[in-house]
Amino acid sequence: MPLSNGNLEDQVRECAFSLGFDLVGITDSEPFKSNEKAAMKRINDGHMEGYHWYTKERVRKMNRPQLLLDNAKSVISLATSYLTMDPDTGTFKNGRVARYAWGDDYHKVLKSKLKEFCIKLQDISGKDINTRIFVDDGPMNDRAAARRSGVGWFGKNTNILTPTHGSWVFLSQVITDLYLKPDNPLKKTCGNCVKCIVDCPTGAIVAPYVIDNEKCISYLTIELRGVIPRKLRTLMGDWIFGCDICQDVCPVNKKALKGNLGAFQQRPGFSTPDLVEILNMDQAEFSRKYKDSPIKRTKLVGLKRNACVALGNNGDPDAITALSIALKTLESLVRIHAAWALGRIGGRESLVVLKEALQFEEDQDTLDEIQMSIGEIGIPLSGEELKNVR
Ligand code: B12
Ligand code: SF4
Ligand code: SF4
Repeated sequence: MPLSNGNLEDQVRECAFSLGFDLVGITDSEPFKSNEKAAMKRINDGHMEGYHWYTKERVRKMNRPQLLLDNAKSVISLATSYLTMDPDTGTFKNGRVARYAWGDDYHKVLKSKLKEFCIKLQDISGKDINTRIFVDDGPMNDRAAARRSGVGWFGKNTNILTPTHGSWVFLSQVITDLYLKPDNPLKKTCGNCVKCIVDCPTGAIVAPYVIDNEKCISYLTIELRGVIPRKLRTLMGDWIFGCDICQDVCPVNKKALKGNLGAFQQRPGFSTPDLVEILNMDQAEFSRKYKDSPIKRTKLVGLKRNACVALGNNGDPDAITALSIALKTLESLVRIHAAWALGRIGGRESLVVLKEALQFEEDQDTLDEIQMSIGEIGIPLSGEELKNVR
């Protein structure tokens, strides 16, 4: 049954707010032509390297809602804030996790809300309608829909900035064959600001609105499965899952309202986890701790790799024991980064551990990394110390 109060679009908005979405916009189902063009150029310029699924065919699909649902008429774009408390104060023993991963997995939380929303949408419209939902992982350009529906504007760091909640929002969509009157895009821009471009530590924002995927810490810590390129490791600081620098420095985010959803509140200790604890963690503990958390995406081996990089950058000498155990017992991916971390921490104790590892290491890439780290420490061992190297 159609609800009686307000026009259809207002009822749709009210329904979304009642379910906990913070912003709602509507756009038509026409292709996102300029976004498709920009994404094709991004591929041609080699800035989407490392993402094998990000093909030209995928780009075409994700920018054409009519290919995603038969007879699609409207796209409802929804934004949900994940801004909660300040991060815990960490020391050089801690790593940092991007805000979006402090709470429950947003895919799960938002998909269940979107399903509820679609059921209510059917009631509001008073007829049988078809819908298809998207949150991040489907073939849909989430940001393009948010921009055209007036939910926010493109920041130069490529994130969608909303007037009320800044860029600290998850984006999701419902495509439907129900006609709804579209909203207008916002007329806002970043103006002359270039703060995010200047402050990105790896230079990943290679031009306004263009990220080079392979330089972005978010990609390196979450999506990359293999070895992190040596020259980028020192630039990654203590980020072990994602990166928030280009959002933390953004002036629009200084005024952002906080979100209300309990699911996105920080799980205890998630913003700045202890790095040695991660290095010592076993699979059972990882599965328990990161159940229904976005962090499980790295898998235990990836999180340990990232923890090694952060330990190397933090230069914590108390981590040498944990790193030396990692160098003896863990997968080669972790061993490579543990050897690098020991080289960064430096000193005689690290050198002894590295020289010792040369005696038993069989993997050539790890051996190369150990040699490079020994070279970087660059201090000779005394005869006595060499004797202690078993
Ligand atoms: C691939 C991907 C990544 C990759 C690539 C990042 C990137 N910039 O695309 C990596 C792993 C690096 C990444 C990182 C992050 N991601 Co991500 N990611 C995606 C994903 C799956 C696809 C995005 C995509 O198509 N990128 C390809 C390029 C071509 O698109 P684009 O960068 O958005 O560029 C557009 C603009 O540049 C615009 N454009 C081009 N020229 C011009 C010129 C002008 C003048 C204007 C106005 C616009 C404009 O057109 C381009 C095409 O649409 C989306 C989910 C989805 N299905 O859409 C989430 C998504 C974009 N990610 C998200 C988040 C939260 C993040 C992180 C903040 C996580 C973190 N804290 O670590 C970081 C932010 C890094 C950054 N600065 O972008 C959110 C963004 C929310 C928001 N407010 O915008 C999304 C929408 C997921 C979601 N559903 O909430 N991500
Ligand atoms: S997420 Fe970090 S590395 Fe990536 S563009 Fe933003 S500041 Fe740069
Ligand atoms: S830091 Fe400045 S340029 Fe970057 S997204 Fe924010 S307002 Fe735009």
